[in-house]
Amino acid sequence: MRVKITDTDALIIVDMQNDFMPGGALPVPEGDRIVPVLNRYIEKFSSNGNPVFFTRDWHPEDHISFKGYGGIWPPHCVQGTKGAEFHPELKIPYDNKFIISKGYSRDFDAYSGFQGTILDNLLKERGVKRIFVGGVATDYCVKNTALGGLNLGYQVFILEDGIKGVNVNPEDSKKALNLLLERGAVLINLEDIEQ
Ligand code: VGL
Ligand code: ZN
Repeated sequence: MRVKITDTDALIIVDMQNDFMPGGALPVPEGDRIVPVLNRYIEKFSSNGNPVFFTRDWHPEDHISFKGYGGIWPPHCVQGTKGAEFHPELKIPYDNKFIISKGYSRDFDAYSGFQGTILDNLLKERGVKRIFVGGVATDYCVKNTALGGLNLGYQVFILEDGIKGVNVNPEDSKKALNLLLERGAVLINLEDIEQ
């Protein structure tokens, strides 16, 4: 399949933060392996003048999603810590990029980059119609960001070669992708993109 990038397209890179990488507090297996391919997507979109959005988990230290505070996860991506920083090799463009923090209030979690953020406003303001979603985790924040986009009427492409899952249960990522495809999302790979 060939997909030509147009001026109503945006790239959304989900949660490529140290704590989600091997060695981090809530590691996604091989999460770091997708950094080079994501950098190539970023380069393609950015050099074409398209906006690139980076979501990040940005939790207070007593966040509701943490074990001991009512949640299931080890503490991760605490605001201002090294673990919350983006992977050091992720190439964040200087221009036309946006950092979207989510899950920043103690009593609310957000698996979707649209939840409690201005992501939809920023996209609409720019006339974005199609979003291209990659990052981690396939079965949590990628899934929910993509679903959020579909519910808001965006056409959604999932970067098949630019996602990794946690798989608390072994089939979780596969199930997430099947659900997204059922809802109308389309899988693409780097070589499908034409500038
Ligand atoms: C995520 C679990 C907890 C994610 C965030 O980015 O997919 N997963 N918080
Ligand atoms: Zn989280």
